[in-house]
Amino acid sequence: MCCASARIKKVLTIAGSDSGGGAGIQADMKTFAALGVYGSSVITAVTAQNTLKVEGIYGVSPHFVEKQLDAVLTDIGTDAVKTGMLNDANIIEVISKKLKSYPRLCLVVDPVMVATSGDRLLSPAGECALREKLLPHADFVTPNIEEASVLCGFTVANEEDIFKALRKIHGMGPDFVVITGMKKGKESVDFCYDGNEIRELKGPIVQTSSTHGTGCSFSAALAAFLAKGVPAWEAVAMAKDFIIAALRYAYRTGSGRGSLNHLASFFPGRIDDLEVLKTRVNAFHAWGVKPDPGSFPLLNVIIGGPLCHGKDYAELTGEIVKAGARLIQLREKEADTRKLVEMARKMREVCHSSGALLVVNDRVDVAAAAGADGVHLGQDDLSPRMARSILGPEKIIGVSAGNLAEAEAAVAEGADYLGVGPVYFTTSKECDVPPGGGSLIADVASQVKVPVIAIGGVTPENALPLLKAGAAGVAVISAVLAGPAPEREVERFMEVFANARRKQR
Ligand code: TZP
Ligand code: MG
Repeated sequence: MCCASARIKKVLTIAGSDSGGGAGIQADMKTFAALGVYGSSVITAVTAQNTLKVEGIYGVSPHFVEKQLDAVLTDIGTDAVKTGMLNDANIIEVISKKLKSYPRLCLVVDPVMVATSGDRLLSPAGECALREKLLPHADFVTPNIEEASVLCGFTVANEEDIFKALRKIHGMGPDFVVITGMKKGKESVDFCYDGNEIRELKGPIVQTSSTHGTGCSFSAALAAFLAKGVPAWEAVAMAKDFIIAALRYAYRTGSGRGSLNHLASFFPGRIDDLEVLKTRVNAFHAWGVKPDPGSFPLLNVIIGGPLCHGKDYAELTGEIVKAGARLIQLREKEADTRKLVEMARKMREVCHSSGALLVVNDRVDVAAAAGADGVHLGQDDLSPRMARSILGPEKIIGVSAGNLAEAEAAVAEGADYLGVGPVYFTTSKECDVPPGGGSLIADVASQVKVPVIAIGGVTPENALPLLKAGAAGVAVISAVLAGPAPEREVERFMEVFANARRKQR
């Protein structure tokens, strides 16, 4: 297995250690792990702190910071760097010099300067070095209100001050400024400026006292999404969603300010919580490549039910994929779950040995357990978004749609393909709408970007107008399974497809 290790993006944090585990290096590494990037760390200072206070700071020498940087950059490398507590002007000097040799690295600077207690964490010389030596190289800088005040040299107290501060900080060199932590009514607002426009990023205020490490984790999440190639504005929004989910399930760890729950998207095990769901989907963003059914048009054969005449489904699948079907759907409403998983596993093996794909009808659990390529959902099944949060980004999610509104809603929720019908009269399923024919396909296919598979009463004789109307393929039950020789029927569809391809050229 290659996969994850070959693709994983890397982020380096340069920051201080928090013995309490809630902020600094510890928060950054948890964030990286939660968001599916590989984290490395260069420690600038060791702090003795807990949820109540910082008891002491033991600085690492600039020379040893440089040694750590070299160790990471000359071997492991990184796609993005985030800086946190830098502790010392000389350390900032070392980092700034070093990063000049890596001009393509994305740099997120969290200008850690003021503790929640109000104590300054950086000397005036350090503040000056941060402003003059680091910010000119930064892609992003993420001060909170207090840090924005220190950077700008005036108190940022209201929105007007924030707008002034955004422009002033942008003038110090970074491409993108995010001032975090403003409260407006019931919302928490981050103000963002990319040199062109200022946008307010709004979210709910989460009622919790466990907010230690929020700034570190936000900038770490931002660096993680940027490393994955997420565009700037989207990455900021995703980082905010991550923090909201982490605050929602925060821990009360000591008697003071507790810590975020960086693994909120996994730990509570809930799939009906939108913030958690968004974070889970974002965590896997851009991880993988979905399985590809190959060339279009494709034949999707649905196996299961009485038309299979008690035949072994895996054997039947073998005959059908060898004859040219690219996508098999297991649609068995009667079998026990364990039998279904067993059946799906065998069918998946057979499909994969011919380069075809297997999706499971309705049952996201069975698809996951059998390692199928995806799931096919009806309008009353689990929503595509929830199915995605369970199956991850590398699986295919198909959705049945009877009209344009259903089709558009399914695509908005992340459907990879649509089964649209019934297009013709069918006895294989009770349908409460009349057949929509080629015009239903044309309606949907002209409006959505994903492949549209026409379904319902399709035969080799009536398939061509559907392809002409924009169908990327057809899905069938009876046309292939009702007769004595399924493979022969598949071949007849293949002839129709070959003709359609020829005519297209
Ligand atoms: N969904 C809409 S029509 C249909 C389904 C599952 C049945 C298609 O079966 P047939 O035998 O190809 O008409
Ligand atoms: Mg269903």
